[in-house]
Amino acid sequence: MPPCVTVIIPTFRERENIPLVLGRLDAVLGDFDWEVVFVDDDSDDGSAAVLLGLCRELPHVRAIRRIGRRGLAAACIEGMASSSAALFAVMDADLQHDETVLPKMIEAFRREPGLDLAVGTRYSGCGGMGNWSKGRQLVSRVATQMEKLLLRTPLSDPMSGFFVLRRELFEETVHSMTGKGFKILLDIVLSSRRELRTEEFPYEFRTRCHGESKLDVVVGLEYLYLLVDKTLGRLVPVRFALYVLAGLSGLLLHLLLMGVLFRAGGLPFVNAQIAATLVAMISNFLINNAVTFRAQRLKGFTFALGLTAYMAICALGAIVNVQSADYLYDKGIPWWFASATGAMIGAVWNYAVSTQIVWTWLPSMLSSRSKIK
Ligand SMILES: Nc1nc2c(ncn2[C@@H]2O[C@H](COP(=O)(O)OP(=O)(O)OP(=O)(O)O)[C@@H](O)[C@H]2O)c(=O)[nH]1
Ligand SMILES: [Mg+2]
Repeated sequence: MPPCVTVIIPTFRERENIPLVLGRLDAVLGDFDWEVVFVDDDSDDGSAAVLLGLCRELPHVRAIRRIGRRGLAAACIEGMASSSAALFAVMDADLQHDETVLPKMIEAFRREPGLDLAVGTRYSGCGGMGNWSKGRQLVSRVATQMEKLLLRTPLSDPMSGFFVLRRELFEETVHSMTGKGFKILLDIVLSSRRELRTEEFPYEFRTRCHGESKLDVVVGLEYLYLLVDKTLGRLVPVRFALYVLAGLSGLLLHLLLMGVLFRAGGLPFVNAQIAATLVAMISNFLINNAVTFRAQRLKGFTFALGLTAYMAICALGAIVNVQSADYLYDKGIPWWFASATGAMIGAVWNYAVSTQIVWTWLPSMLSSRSKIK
């Protein structure tokens, strides 16, 4: 029988805190069918030995040791993916979260079958920031306000690292999460396409017991990435925005080459337009393969095949591009406008067809062939 609740605790250099947090969970979760998974990023402080000892002794304790990887959110995702429970609870190892609230959060799912998320909050009811330094309180409040301004989640404490969610919500959102940084709750909420039923549970934040905070500039930057990704993603698909940016860089390169070849070099307009189009085409392929379609990035033989297919697809787009640019230039339209319009028309064709053929159909056809072998 799978446990009803898996408590996921991401750890990095928390050797002293691990047995303490486990003792606290044992004290409050006795009545539930539960297990705990510590997801440790190969801490160099002896955490692995402590975890191994606990796992050998106690059947409700598991540990995942991630080698060569870092990240709180990614660690939590891995912990959830390793579990067959119906509910996942996430909390820190450093005893800052009040575990005595956890049973109430779990009970809420029994009481309310449609509940998606139970969130521990420091910013409503009798919740509070405890003895956190003024500086840390300010950072947390500014980050919370930024989220409120840009994304407006219905939570009073969207930065909370203390929450319980239903498995179904994890399954619905896991492929859309950024999986970066500390803000796993925000990542889940912003990756959901429906309105979530949530309930908040105020608690007083405590000071860290042992060890040091892992919050640093990189974590701050990862938080900004999450906000931008999710804000932009609500207006236009991120992939399309990236494709347009890659296209704009190709357009700049194209115009630069036109300036050099046609204006300065004295090459006939059509010849210069052909050369600039070819170079911009290759540059666009490289950027899109590395950035826009990085999840389906083509490598080795598939890369060569993809580039060939891309060039063939773009050749048709290039003919339309050159013809329209030449037509406009003949009509007395300024060279730069005629050239840019031709390139734009070609770009729309390239996006539509290459997305389908080069980065969707080609990789899936080659991978299914290699499976058949
Ligand atoms: N697996 C894993 N866990 C991490 C990583 N970074 C932090 N953690 C854990 O995530 C939890 C929260 O990290 P903290 O450093 O306490 O961050 P915080 O609570 O937001 O900040 P403070 O209030 O300053 O402590 C702790 O249990 C850490 O051990 C990481 O890269 N990988
Ligand atoms: Mg902490």
